[in-house]
Amino acid sequence: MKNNRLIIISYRLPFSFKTENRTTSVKPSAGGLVTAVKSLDLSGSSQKPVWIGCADFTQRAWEKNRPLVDNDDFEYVPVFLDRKTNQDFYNGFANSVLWPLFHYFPSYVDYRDEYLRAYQAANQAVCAVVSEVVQPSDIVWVHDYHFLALPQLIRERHPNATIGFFLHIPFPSYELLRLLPVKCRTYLLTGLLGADLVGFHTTDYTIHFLQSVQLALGMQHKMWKVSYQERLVQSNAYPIGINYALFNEAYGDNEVIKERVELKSAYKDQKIIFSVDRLDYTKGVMQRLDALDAFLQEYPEWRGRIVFILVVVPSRDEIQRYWERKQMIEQAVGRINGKYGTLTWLPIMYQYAYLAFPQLIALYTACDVALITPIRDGMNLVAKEFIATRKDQQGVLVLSEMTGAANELGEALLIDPLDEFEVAEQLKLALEMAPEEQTRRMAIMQQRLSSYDVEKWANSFMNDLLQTQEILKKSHPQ
Ligand code: GDG
Repeated sequence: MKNNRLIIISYRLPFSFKTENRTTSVKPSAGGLVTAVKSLDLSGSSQKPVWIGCADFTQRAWEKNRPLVDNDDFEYVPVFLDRKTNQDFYNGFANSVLWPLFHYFPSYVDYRDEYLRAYQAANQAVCAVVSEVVQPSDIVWVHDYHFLALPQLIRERHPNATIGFFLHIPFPSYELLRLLPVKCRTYLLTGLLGADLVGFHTTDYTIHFLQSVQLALGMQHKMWKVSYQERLVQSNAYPIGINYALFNEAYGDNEVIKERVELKSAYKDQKIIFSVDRLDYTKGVMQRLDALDAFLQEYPEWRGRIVFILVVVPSRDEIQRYWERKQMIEQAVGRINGKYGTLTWLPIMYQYAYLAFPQLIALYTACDVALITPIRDGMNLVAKEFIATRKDQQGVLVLSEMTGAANELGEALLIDPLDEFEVAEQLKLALEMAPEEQTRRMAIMQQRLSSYDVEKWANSFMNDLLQTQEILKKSHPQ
């Protein structure tokens, strides 16, 4: 990869600008993809990689503030979409059609032709920017459900480009995909087939993709490959990893230690249960609260002896389903605290805000149980980060079997997130687990996560992508 420049394309750039008291600063963006891509070690590459994403600032603000990010590891190229297109593309098609559908919430899908048109326009606008930047030896790596159509758009303009695509969310069974109009699903699937390599978190998602291509487009697949427009499109599973060393070493940071000591002393009479997620119905926060209610009901001996620190991070709050969910969560927190709380104890400490990194690590490392219960999740990095931070090899992970991460974390207590009594029972087991057993499970999971970290993930994707080009050269010598 040393001679090839990398071009990353994702909806978000890894930062936004914040102006306070007439001073502008750079604010890092939250979310799994940003965390993963920023963790890549690109020091071997001779050219600065390029990151293309949609701007959440104006062209004027960019011209003014650009020097603030000039020394970053990436060269950034923002794409400016007009307000209405961005609204219908991002809040509309991406997050009110694809996101709920791909996470098996078909009743939340709000399909509209105008949303599809905005999605097409946005993918074309990004393609135009890619075309201005791309050089023949570049490797183009497109990320996520916002740009399913982009590989084929780039391919039409640059037939010999090297294009990889990675989906960070589940790829659903064809029965879900076929709920979309024929023209729409055909557009999305052929869009993906413009790539040389299409990657997913798990083998299940890969199989769903290949079956959809077969059933919707009538194209057979063989050995994880599909032949499309005289090219071979490879697909495979690449379960995303984390920057293991970063999280593991953070345990000993001075600021983290200070925050951890404060937390432990604030809750010295309680065991700490912790969760953190973006505000999203797929993360199962309401079901988690029902499970906590069931736990306090079924096992009253634990009342007063636990605290559940529930952190919800603001996300997509312009979409009705999201702000509605915030209200529902806050009502449930109030109801449970009212039901079980006393004048000296509350079961839930709730925060609706983004945590600074040291605070996040302090919570990962101070808690006794991480309670991670998504209804569906492509992977779930929080589960992996929690394991990586526990240098003390203590703490128990209670994890939904509906996450991609559950495939790699079989030593966690795996639960069905919709069964509140099962979650309650496993939570009790977690709180009562002997320290030696906690260490045994932690050690196995840590070994696994440290040997396949985010760098390995990116490198194995990149190697396979470059391999597709080698195969192509051999079959079409110039
Ligand atoms: C998508 C897929 C897939 C969160 N809150 C705070 C914070 N975070 C960081 C976490 C973690 C990331 O954001 C969240 O990652 P997840 O994987 O849990 O979830 P999504 O945002 O939905 O990510 C997901 C992922 O892409 C990668 O492919 O795993 O399935 O949905 O890194 O640490 N970081 C800080 N404060 C917070 O309050 N500092």
